[in-house]
Amino acid sequence: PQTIHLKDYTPFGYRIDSVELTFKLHPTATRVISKIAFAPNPAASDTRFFLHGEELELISAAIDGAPVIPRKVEGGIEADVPDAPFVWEAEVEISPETNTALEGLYMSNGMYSTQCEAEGFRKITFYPDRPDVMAVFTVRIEGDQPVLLSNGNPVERGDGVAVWHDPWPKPSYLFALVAGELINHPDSFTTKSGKEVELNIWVRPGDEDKCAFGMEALKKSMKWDEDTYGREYDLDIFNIVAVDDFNMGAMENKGLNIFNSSCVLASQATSTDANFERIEGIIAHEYFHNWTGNRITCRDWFQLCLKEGLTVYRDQMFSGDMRSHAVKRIEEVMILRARQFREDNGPLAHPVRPESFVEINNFYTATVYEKGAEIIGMLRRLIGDEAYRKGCDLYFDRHDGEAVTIEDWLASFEEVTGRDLAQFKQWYSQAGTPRLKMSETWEDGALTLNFTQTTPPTPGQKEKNPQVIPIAVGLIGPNGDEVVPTTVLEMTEAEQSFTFEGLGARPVASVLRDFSAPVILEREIDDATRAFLLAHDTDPFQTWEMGRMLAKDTLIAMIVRDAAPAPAYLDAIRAVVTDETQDPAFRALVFGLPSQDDLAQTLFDAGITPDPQKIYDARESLRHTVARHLSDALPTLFRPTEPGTFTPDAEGSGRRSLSLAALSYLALLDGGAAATSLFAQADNMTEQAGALQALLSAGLGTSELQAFEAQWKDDRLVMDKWFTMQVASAAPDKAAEVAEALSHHPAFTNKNPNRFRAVFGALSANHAGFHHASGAAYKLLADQLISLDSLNPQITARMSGAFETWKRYDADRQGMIRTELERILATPNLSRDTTEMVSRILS
Ligand code: B3K
Ligand code: ZN
Repeated sequence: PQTIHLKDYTPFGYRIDSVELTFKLHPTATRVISKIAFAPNPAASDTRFFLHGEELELISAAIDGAPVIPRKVEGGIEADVPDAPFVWEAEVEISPETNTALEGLYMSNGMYSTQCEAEGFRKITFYPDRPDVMAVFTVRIEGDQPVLLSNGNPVERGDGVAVWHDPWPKPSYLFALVAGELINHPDSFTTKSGKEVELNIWVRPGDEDKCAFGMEALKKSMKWDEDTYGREYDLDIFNIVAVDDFNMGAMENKGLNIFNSSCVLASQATSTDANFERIEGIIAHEYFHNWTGNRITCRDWFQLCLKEGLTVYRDQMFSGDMRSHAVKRIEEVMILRARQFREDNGPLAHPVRPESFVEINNFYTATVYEKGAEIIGMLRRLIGDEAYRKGCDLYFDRHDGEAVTIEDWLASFEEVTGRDLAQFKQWYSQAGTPRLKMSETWEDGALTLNFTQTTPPTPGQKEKNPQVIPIAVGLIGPNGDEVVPTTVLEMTEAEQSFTFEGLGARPVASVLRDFSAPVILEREIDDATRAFLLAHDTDPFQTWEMGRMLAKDTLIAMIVRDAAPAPAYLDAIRAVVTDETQDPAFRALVFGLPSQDDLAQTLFDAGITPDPQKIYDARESLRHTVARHLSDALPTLFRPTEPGTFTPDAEGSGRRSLSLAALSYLALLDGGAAATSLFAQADNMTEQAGALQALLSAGLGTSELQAFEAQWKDDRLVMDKWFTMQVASAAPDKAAEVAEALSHHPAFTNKNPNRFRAVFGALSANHAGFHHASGAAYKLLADQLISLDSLNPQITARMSGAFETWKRYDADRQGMIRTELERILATPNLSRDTTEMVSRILS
């Protein structure tokens, strides 16, 4: 397979004045007729007329009305064209029903759907399928489905036909088409300039009672983008469609967002609080793309973070405004560390703006998305809120309707601030997580914080330069009062010191408040100082972080030295968890223990080969100790929701998360009594599933599991939870067996990504089970990936990431994993997606 390089970018030789597409829908023989007005692009030097095309059967082609036979070349076709504007016409045939890759036009439960990002449009018709070619589309759909949708505004609707026109120029990856028997949940929104927009959420019959929450989230998002970024919606209609078979969460196609049904359908009975929160965030994310991604898009796929990092940052701020910034920030950091730091630490590490790729779908990563969002947050912290908003305004003004680069984005901020962002830009090009070491000196009322930064080598990048690191610091006096409020120190050198003068008594420094930069802070700090900050810091992230460090140290000592759980930790969490003056959601977060994967990485970083079974045992033992230590408090902390009072907001969800955290400890003490009764009574999925989870993780719940299946066997999304919970809570020596058995369950299918992930995503997330010494889980996952690859390369490639941490473990495990990876790689006709991923993991 061919490697594409950022440095090789050249513009396409032609611009497009208009695109007209006609679809004659048929499950196995859909005809797509295209009429495209091209004109030479004066800004381009390469005049080769090449159109991408994959898995297309060409029926006919013409240039300016004269039939032509284009030359077949790798990945598409070529033709000789006039040196003046001309019209290209083609008719192709495609087969949506046999398209199991879920890319291009495909069928899901009898409905037609598309997924074009990143390079799926070339499976629909011949086209310059690259984001820098933007055009105005008119789409005619002929089919007997009652609902026929595409991008833009509806212009014509008749029997078996619909025509849509999208006035905004867009790249092909934002094209969408949906056809099926769908029901809408309608509403409307009046924009700030008084324009009435029709809103619809389209679902399969039976799901119409699960749309209200998503619709509210959409309206809140539209209002928020007006209020916060001054961005107004720009079409007469905005459609969202729920699709069961979908590779990712959702897709921001212009005016027609397509969602994995798990990311839009919500109801009290079937969705957990976490589902509600995620749905609200994803609806916002896709809506926000209308400006950051659609009106202004990426010049090439290397610039993916331009739209994704920024849009994640925007959805994070939205969720913080809707819920709690403090809780949201802690959750973001947990996800960043679990996924992005893990990626940055292994063979798949890559810059936020990669320099080369084989298959771009492999770069929709935590680094591009989450680290990309952290970069925007750092930029804003460095330049301030006002300059941030001004820079955004300038960017929107200047580049509307264009396909641009990270350089264009940063130039807007350089212009409004007069700052040189050249060094800052390295956040986009340098892979790896910087290690920030800190020491302190105290002399004559002055506290000096000394920092050094280093970034470890990553694949293809041995040497690293110092980055610009915004370090948010506050100082707390010995009596617990804040003596210096949050100040942002701007570190730019490899070694740098910052002094606070005129201090009466030696304060305690609170460093990296709000997690102001995506770095690993290494700081000599004793348990007493941690406990002090846990009690007195005004920064909620730091408070949580101190609790987390205490928990981690305790667990590490238990793993390495067979130590007993530290009293400092037990007392500290008791104080926070029982503190009724604090937000329950925050207390629940402090209650949680670090994950096994996090502990494995921490051990590895300390030069100790992690033993997954030992990690599991220590964590289980600590769970029991915490349960006993808090046995008097647990019954009061466990407070089920009064039947009939459920609300999916931050307040209700926070209360339930604390209550359920307490329940999972309680289940270790009361033989499952409290959980069993909650399971029977709960009128909402959060508590029904939470109770079942508590039972399973206490080694109980067999009959509840059966009852749950009987109750929910007809609900796909709830059944995904049923599959996941069993694999996730299986004991280390049983995990592979449980997953294997579930893969033979009549409701299992590897054609549905949600179901496949429910079982095998859960298997790789069950740390001790996945890494069990028998190697059974490695082999099982490899078998599954090998058989999935020919059906769905994208999901296969993504799930092969389960092996990315293999070099942490002992020689036996490494040997077993290597064998499986090599076996996958040796599979005949392995997809480009999986070949690239597995080769990178092995290298
Ligand atoms: N832009 C899409 C992701 C497309 C993934 C293609 N493999 C969803 C999103 O980030 O909003
Ligand atoms: Zn996105």
